[in-house]
Amino acid sequence: MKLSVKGFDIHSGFLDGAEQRAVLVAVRAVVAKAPFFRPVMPNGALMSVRMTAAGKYGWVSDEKGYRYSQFHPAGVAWPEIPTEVLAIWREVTGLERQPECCLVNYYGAEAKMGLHRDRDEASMEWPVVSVSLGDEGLFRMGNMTRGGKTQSHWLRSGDVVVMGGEARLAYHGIDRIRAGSSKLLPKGGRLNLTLRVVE
Ligand code: MD3
Ligand code: FE
Repeated sequence: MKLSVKGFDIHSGFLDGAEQRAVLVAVRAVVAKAPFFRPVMPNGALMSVRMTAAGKYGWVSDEKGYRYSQFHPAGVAWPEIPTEVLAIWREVTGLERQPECCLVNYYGAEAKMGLHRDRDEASMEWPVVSVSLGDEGLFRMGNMTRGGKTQSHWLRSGDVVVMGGEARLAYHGIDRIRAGSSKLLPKGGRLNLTLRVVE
């Protein structure tokens, strides 16, 4: 574990190959019901990351801004969060409380996510759990306010990260992916699942 921000906990190689493939099968079923879309940022630009979600809430963005919604942009409810994914949350957090959102991000070779904070949830007391699948992604962690020193870490397929405490409110993003670094996804790219308590 290289990053030293309090509350940031990396479980490197948490999922073995068979477990990664099982989660992937479950994610594909989610994507079949709730296809990926590219959110439009409030400035009008399309995000490079493709997104969808499972659970009671998904995260959407349009001319009205960013928000959680009970509906996919096509107007349908989100599929349920796969049991394999809920099991990961339970194992790494030990919480009885279950997440209401499993955001699914897909990074193609050129995709990235700028530094931002996750603060659309009603309470910041709950951790966020992230599961990486496929190509490696260069994760960057900043501070509670914009600016200052940042720390970078390559997230690999099967890594699970828990952000709680101070880390929960820190700026973070994905600078780039390393295309072709994993054989998990036949078409390449990186999938990231983030589990959150929303209400
Ligand atoms: C640190 N996703 O969806 S996951 C996001 O890899 C997001 O797709 C990135 O940032 C991705 O909002 C990073 C790791 C992560 C997720 C949530 C956090 C790190 C976090 C919340 C607070 C601090
Ligand atoms: Fe985030």
